[in-house]
Amino acid sequence: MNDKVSRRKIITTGLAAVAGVSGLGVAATIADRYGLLAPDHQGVCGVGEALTYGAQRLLMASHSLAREFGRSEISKVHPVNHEHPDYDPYKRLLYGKFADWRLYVDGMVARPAAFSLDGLKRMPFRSQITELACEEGWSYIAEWTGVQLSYILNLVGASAKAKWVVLYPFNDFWGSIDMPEALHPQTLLAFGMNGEDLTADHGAPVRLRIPRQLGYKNLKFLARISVVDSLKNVGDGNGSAAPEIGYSWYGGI
Ligand SMILES: Nc1nc2c(c(=O)[nH]1)N[C@H]1C(S)=C(S)[C@@H](COP(=O)(O)O)O[C@H]1N2
Ligand SMILES: [Mo]
Repeated sequence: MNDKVSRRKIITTGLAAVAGVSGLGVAATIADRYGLLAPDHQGVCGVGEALTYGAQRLLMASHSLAREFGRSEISKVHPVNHEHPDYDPYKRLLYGKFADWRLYVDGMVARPAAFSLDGLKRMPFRSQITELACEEGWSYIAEWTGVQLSYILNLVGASAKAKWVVLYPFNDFWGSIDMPEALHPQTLLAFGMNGEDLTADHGAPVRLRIPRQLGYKNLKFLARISVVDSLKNVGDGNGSAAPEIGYSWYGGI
């Protein structure tokens, strides 16, 4: 057993033991105190998910990287899950090749900003060949190009007290990620795919590409990003639209 495996075992059996002896409510209270509770825990009922998130967060110290692939491993077929929004403001921007699109960044930042697509493309970018895995059971490998979200957060001066980054697309499938995930080097605001601009159906002009989490966390058609220290008053307080359709807020792989 290597170090990581034994640590995982200690953490999960530890939290499970607390849950067993004192009830899930107490485990949730302890997890919450250490910032290990997912926003959609909904008290005792969802606490299993919350503990999965907590256990993964404790292991995050290693900053594990999602696997990257070689160019020859790029998939021939790239399925789409949810076509681009059938929404006039979006369609107008698409028609204008997103010249008038801006990515608004606000919330707990020293310098709120509105970035154009060209502006983003002029920033330092990186390309990575990773797998996008949909919770429905299919996946594909592609090359995504974009700016690290951490770079943007530095640029706008995100507060050290901030805990979450909320992402708003042009449809109602909004979501959020926590700061460790937002600052992870593989978390990109992607504008390119397989050497081309992102197509509308794959999330143009810019999508979140977060290869350590399932497909549905990889929000497409982004319009605005907001940095916050609490999700309680954002939407219904569950951290994203995903719980409404039965997916947990945390989609870690
Ligand atoms: N805004 C928005 N982002 C979204 C979705 C969506 O419906 N709306 N679908 C998600 C799901 S379930 C998956 S699996 C991936 C699929 O990405 P792709 O269509 O580029 O393959 O996008 C995710 N991002
Ligand atoms: Mo998905």
